[in-house]
This record gives sequence, C-alpha cells and structure tokens, in this order.
Amino acid sequence: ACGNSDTGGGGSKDDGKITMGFSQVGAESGWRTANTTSIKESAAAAGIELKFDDAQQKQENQIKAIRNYIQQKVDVIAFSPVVESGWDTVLKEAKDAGIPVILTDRSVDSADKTLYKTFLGSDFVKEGRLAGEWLVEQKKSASGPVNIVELQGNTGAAPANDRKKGFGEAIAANPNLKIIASQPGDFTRAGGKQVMEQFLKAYPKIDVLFAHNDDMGLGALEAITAAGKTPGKDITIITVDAVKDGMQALADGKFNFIAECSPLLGPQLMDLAKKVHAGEEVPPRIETEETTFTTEQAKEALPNRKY
Ligand code: GZL
Repeated sequence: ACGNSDTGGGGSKDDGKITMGFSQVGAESGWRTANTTSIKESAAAAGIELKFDDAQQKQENQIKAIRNYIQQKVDVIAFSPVVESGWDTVLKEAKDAGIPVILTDRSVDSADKTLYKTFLGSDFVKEGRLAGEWLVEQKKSASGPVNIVELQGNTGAAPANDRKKGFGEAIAANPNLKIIASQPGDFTRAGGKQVMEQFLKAYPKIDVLFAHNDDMGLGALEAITAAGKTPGKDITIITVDAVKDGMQALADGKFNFIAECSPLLGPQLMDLAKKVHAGEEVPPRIETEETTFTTEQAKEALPNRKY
C-alpha cells in the first residue's frame, strides 16, 4: 500500500487511497460552481479522498488551506490560484514536505517551475484574442470610432490579465476600436452590474461591452436594460466561459459572441493526481479543449450543454 512515511508519499491510509487537498477560488460564478462539481464528482469516481476548501476569493484563505493540507500530510495538493503572484513561499513548504502540487484553471507567476508538477487549464490569452478577432471582423466596415467598455475579472487573476492582453492585441488591428473604460467586476454578476451602471452614467456612447466572463455580462444586462438600451443591439456584448445562462443570453440575442472556457477539469485532474502520486512523468502544461459560439451556434449547442 502507498503512503508509507519513508516513501514521502504523504498521509494516505494503508488502504492505498490517494488523499487530495484542493483549494478552490470561491463560488463567484456559474463557471466556478461547475468547476467545483466536476472536481468533486471526479474525485468520487476515481476513488480519491478529497479535502475541499472554498477560499471566498481570498488568497490568504488559500495559503491557509494549503498549509493545513501540508500538516495533514495529504498525498497531493491541487488548487486554482485566485491571483498569479505570492505563492512561492507556501509552494516551497509543500515541496519541502514532499507533497506534489498540481495547478488547475489559473496559473502562478513563480519563476521556479519545480514548485508544481503541471498546470491544467485554458489559454486565456487565446480566449481574449478570439473575442477581439470576432469584433474586428464585425466592425471592419465601421467608419467612425467604436467605443468599447471592458469588465475585468478580479485584479491580478491570470484570466483577467491574459484575456485583457489577448483582446487588446487583437483589436489593435482596427484603429477605430477603442477601449474607453476598463474596470474590475470581480467575475460576479453583482460586480458586472455595478460597474456597468457607472460606465453607462459616464459614457453616453457605448457600442461594445467585453466582459471577462458570462456572469459579469449577465449582471451588466440588468444595467443596460435599466438604462433603456437593448443589449445585443444598441450594445454588442462579448463574453467568455459559455456557461448555461450565458449561452441562453447568447441564444436570445442579448449576447453576441462567447469564447468558451471549459470548467470540466475534474477527470483530467484525477488522472494527473494518480500519475504524480505514482511518480510518473506528466507534461508541464495541459491545455483544455474549447471553442467559440455565435447566437446560431448557441441555439444548436444549448440542449447538450453539461453546465
Ligand atoms: C477561468 C476561471 C474564471 C472564469 C470565471 O478559467 O478562472 O474564474 O472565467 C471564474 O467565470 O470566476
């Protein structure tokens, strides 16, 4: 049985069951809820004992949870880092304790790549770029300036930094496209609504909203309709994720384009945990498969969406 102390295999009981400590960002969005479900269901299906913590979008709670897992001598630690920076110390503690770490969903900016075994998740720059490229195509014949407002994810988060980067690079292809305002809405519906209200008060002419996730876009819908504007027509809305509520808004023509970001990372995570625990080599980066949707494509895809 594994878990014998001199193999440094952590604290799994002698029944050979692997114990995983998982620190989750929070429960801020439909994407996150689906991601948590995928992780919990996959752990059960894989026979992996899961210790799960919800950090309520606070980095200090994630660091606390990881330290607890180290104390409990789990076999493997996995987490989705709420922000990119500030992880080296606690990851070094896990390494010194001989506990392998797997990054899921979001990445860290640690220079020392030996602090984690692999990163399983999407290419957020690509998601932002695909969103921008679609807009460039839509507005290629626009004569005057096209005013864009941007709802960012939580400050410092990899998806916020990278989606902003990818989108900005893509729209540079069309000088008419201008981001006139860009603020964090923290990936939540409430945040998206609140910031969109401010944008609508400050800017009489808003042509496009780029929201870093569906939930902020859905919150913004309330502000847009309250301001007497028609979402999807007066304001073109582009989001990321493609969770059910976002896909419904897209099918209804309230959103115009979504770049998918799959939350269903559970099965791959559990496979990786078994390999890492067994000391097998794993690729340093595993990128999730995902696509994009227009309104027509959303109508077709909706019946089969899992989340
Ligand atoms: C992306 C994930 C983001 C989602 C948001 O992989 O980290 O966090 O896009 C979620 O919906 O809150």
